[in-house]
Amino acid sequence: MNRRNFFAGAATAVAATTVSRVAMAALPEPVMQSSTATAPPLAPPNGRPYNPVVTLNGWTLPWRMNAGVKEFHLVAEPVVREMAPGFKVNMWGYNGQSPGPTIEVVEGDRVRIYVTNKLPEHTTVHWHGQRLPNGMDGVGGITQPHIPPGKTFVYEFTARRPGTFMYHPHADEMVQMAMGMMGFWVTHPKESHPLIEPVQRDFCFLLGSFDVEPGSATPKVNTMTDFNIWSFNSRVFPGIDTLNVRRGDRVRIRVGNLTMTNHPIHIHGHEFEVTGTDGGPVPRTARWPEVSVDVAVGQMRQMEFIADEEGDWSLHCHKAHHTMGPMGHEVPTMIGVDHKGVAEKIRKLVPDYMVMGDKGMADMGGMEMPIPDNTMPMMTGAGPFGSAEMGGMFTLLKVRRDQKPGDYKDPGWFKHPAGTVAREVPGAAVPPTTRNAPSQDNSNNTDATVRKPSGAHNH
Ligand SMILES: [Cu+2]
Repeated sequence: MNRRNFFAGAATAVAATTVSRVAMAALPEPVMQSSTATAPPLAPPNGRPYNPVVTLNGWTLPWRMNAGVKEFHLVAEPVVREMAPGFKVNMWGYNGQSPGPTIEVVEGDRVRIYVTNKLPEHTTVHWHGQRLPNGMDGVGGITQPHIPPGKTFVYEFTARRPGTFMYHPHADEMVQMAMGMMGFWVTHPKESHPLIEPVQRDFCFLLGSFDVEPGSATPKVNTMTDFNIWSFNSRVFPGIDTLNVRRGDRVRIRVGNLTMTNHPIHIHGHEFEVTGTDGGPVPRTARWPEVSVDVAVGQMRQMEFIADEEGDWSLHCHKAHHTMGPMGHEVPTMIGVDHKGVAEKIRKLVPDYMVMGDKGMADMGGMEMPIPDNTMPMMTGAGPFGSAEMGGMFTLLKVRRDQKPGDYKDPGWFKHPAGTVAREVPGAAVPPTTRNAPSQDNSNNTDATVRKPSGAHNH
């Protein structure tokens, strides 16, 4: 009897306590992660060699080689994810974190993944984008029975095509994905591939959205569109690590979208090409230069470019409200309204009352506003020149000439060469606003007549 058949039989025939003891003895030890730091790339200790990816504020799951099969063990469980310093959210994830660990294999690898369910409800794992036997597709009720709480199921298939993939439950999806259950999967090519360039830096992250009421710690799971936390790998700016590269590196950034809306991902200072999707490598004739790429719901995109401009380059979603932290959408627009003194009067009655500034909202970035415990300011993040006024899907691509090959450490803020920073023009007064229209006397010049519609014309 092979191991898989043993499990299938054991789960139904043997008492639960016996099963778990026997089964656990045969399972690869689950590896857990408690840190939210970006783990260094995991060099493959065995199997075919490859150039590993770096998961932003995440990590790659180690495997056990068992008679030529790569065995992984995922544990679906409640976790606490620190989304930004001091802001902790109760999520569901895998092996201690949301998102779960990245799974890295090589084209042609035989892969066996044990999934233990420690959630309070059943789950499954769907291997998004993979070619596999239908019964391994992880759709609860359709291709397999759900994995009940406390049970372990096993998936097994061959990673048939190289590329960028993800995994997530296909069981009570709205709730489980709203709680943060998702993970990245990369299948590296087994030999040089005509459409897959070797790169020096290979980053990956998943786009996430959560609805966490300020002051609370658990996402609202029935939110359909009105999310207030926008994340890269369940982290928000300034909690997202930077992408640190050496000048001249060829860089690949893989992004997958498991939110309920699209995200135009934008990179400053460089043009990139989309070299692949979850459907595979893009033919060269179908690539064109971009500085933003829209990642639709359920899609994945691979951006590639040569990082040849030194500096701290923004990398963010171009939907402006996705680079902000939680805010009340009921805040009225007050630009141009003189409400001096009004807020103070109201604050005597409602202590934390605040209104949008009469010059815009930038004031809020620097302001120390009273906020509830366990949330984050709407606009935050200190840069070398002041507040970055950001809060969600935003980080930096840091390109440095002296970053060592293979070194992913944050080099700190860019030191701009003298004379290369936008600066104030001293002594230049703002000229008065003038209009070019010739002056004329309009007092007797009526060019519009307003007629009130009469009842007869009302039809
Ligand atoms: Cu977005």
